[in-house]
Amino acid sequence: MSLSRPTVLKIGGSVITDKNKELGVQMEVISRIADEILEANTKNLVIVHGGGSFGHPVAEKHAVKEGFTEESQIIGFAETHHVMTVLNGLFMDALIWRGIPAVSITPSSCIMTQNGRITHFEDSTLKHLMKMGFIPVLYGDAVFDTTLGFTILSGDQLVAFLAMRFNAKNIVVGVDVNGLYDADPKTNEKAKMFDHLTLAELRNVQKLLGGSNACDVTGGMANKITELIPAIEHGIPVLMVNATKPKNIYKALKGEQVRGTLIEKE
Ligand code: IP8
Repeated sequence: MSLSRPTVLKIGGSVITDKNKELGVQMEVISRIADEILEANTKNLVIVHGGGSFGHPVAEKHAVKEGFTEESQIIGFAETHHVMTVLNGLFMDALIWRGIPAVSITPSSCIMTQNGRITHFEDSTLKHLMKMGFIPVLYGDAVFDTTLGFTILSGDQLVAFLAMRFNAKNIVVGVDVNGLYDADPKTNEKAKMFDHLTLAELRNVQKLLGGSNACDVTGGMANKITELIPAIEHGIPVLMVNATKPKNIYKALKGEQVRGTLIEKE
């Protein structure tokens, strides 16, 4: 049993939930994405999903990301983690009932951060199940932090971390827009999408990007890029595609031509 270079797939919370409605799930989208993952049949896949209207509103309400300052936040941490396990359960249902050997790995049980950055990761279970051919599924989560008491770990930090730890072949990021733009395409109709960017070009685009409109404690597109940069520096290409549109995740996983933004080191 050897561990070959995986593909890390991130499915954004805004794709699988309805960000305008607390605890609003997009079950048809989850089912379609599970169909595409099944059809693509990617060897060595690691899946990470975001929090959308499950994790973010609860985390914001209890200021979980800012860390532990008062007793009343304790239940807020527990609630945030819990709603993420509920969303994860819905995603796992869709994968497992299609025969995809997915196993959920709870980030708050194997990861700790220091001031919001991953410092401890007990990865022996993850490595073991990957070697056996299972597909681990992780998610942005409320995690324990050695300085702050607790905080929020974004799925994007986790994606870059896992990709570097396992020397991933590539990263596929499924979002709710067609790719990376020079402005927010949801509010600016003149926003221009990039098909391809080098790391140097990405750093210039990064300055133009803003946060998210919807409730998002981890900071929207600008933060997503900041988190992914270390993996790109590491030589791992990132392909960003619109996962709300059918077939894009399938094509991205298969390496077929697909509309989106490819970001490479050079
Ligand atoms: O949606 C954050 O993960 P993200 C998850 O990937 C929580 O930023 C718990 C808010």
